[in-house]
Amino acid sequence: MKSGFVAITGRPNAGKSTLMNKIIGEKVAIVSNKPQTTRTKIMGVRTTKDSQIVFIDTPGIHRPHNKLGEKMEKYIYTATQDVDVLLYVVDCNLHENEYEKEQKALAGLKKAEIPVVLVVNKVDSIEKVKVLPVIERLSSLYDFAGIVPLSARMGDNVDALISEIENYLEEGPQFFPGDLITDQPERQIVAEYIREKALRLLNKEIPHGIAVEIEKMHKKENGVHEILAVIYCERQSHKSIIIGKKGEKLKDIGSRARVDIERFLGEKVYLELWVKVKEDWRNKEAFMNTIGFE
Ligand SMILES: Nc1nc2c(ncn2[C@@H]2O[C@H](COP(=O)(O)OP(=O)(O)OP(=O)(O)O)[C@@H](O)[C@H]2O)c(=O)[nH]1
Ligand SMILES: [Mg+2]
Repeated sequence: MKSGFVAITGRPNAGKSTLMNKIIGEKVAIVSNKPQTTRTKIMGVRTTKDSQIVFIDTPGIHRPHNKLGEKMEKYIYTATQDVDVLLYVVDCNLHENEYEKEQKALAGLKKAEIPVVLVVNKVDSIEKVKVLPVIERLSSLYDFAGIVPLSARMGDNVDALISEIENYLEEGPQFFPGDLITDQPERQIVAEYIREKALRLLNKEIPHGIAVEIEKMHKKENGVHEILAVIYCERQSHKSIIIGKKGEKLKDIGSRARVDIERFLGEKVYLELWVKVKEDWRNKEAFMNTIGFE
């Protein structure tokens, strides 16, 4: 059996988490069209009879503006050190000024000395003839071990990526049980599903200042999971927006999250959401530790 570790890196919004979820076949990392959706490292395991590939999804590479950003940078660094392969994911819809940003992000990988496979993602969203010029320009920025154009959303050519990765893996042990798909505790996944809906339904600066904590989660005798979660935001004005007129926004976040949580747990869920203000929490170490950013 072949086995190994693969880190998924790239700039925010490239589609890293979408790709990992597609490969694993379960939503272990949340996805949104807002940059910096992923905040930690998230493991996703793909086991077949021939191989076990352990993927590590990471936050998008960006310049940190607060302590949370610095932690995210650390997660990227540690996740990309001891792996067998690095995937560098790029959204193929690149504007002229973005090649420089890709180049800067890639410069940070130079120290890694690990084979880097370029994943040119979202090919479903542009004309086929436009993909090749993008590949040509990107390949001049870095000495990639391989290049795979694909659509993480549609799943097109994801198989080719798996074969490419397997080229760099050696015979090895199965690291995790065959039925394990992630290292994320159930509570963390539930909290993230709620944050995903908040990200999707809120705009401007609010999404970046949101954190979700599960205060209570237990299964009642009738089989219903009772979950009490708190959505933290940074300002009183944000709290009002999250709750919305007559509580409509919060209700919407809750009912959409509940659908995902019920699918994930395979059982009925009663979800109660509270909104609290925690000013400038993204710079408060102790608070961040309590909600899982060690
Ligand atoms: N059209 C298209 N959209 C995609 C594809 N893959 C991802 N997206 C979209 O791109 C956006 C960002 O996807 P994510 O998977 O959250 O991106 P990410 O790289 O994990 O982002 P961060 O966690 O913020 O770094 C979402 O709106 C996805 O639906 C794709 O193959 N095609
Ligand atoms: Mg992500």
